[in-house]
Amino acid sequence: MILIGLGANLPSPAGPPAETFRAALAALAARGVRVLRVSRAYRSPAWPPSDQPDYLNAVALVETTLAPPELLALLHALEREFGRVRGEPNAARPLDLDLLDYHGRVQAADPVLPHPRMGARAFVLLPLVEIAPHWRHPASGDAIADLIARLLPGQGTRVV
Ligand code: PH2
Ligand code: MG
Ligand code: MG
Repeated sequence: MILIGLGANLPSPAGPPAETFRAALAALAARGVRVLRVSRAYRSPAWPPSDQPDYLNAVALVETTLAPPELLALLHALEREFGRVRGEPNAARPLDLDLLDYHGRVQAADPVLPHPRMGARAFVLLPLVEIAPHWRHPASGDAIADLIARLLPGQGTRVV
């Protein structure tokens, strides 16, 4: 399965984060990426803690014949179309599209798979378990339920 993480904590030309997610998923579909399932949206404080606005996050299960580098290039192009300007790491952004998992591939570059920090992030794992309850971390083999049970408390992730 191919999994994409959506995140936003600033408005985009499409509107507030929830509208941005709808428009970004439609834009993915318009470019030939089949969107099979989408989680509910979750709100959480920015991590690491800062004075940024809260994030909205969701996870989508998609299907595409694009290889990981092409898919990532498409995700980056969409981020730019929705107003993202790359700056500091962890800067507030109108749209973040992360390639979380590509058919269980484990690789160190071009791009790094699975997404390096996904196994410890409530704002990735809680939406993900909704749409892929049997998912296992491709590198560690851990079941998603075990990763969720081990999450550090205090990430404050809740369904909107
Ligand atoms: N993304 C980041 C940094 N921090 N915090 C939350 N709550 N949600 C995110 O998607 C997020 C973040 C960098 O991609
Ligand atoms: Mg990103
Ligand atoms: Mg991210």
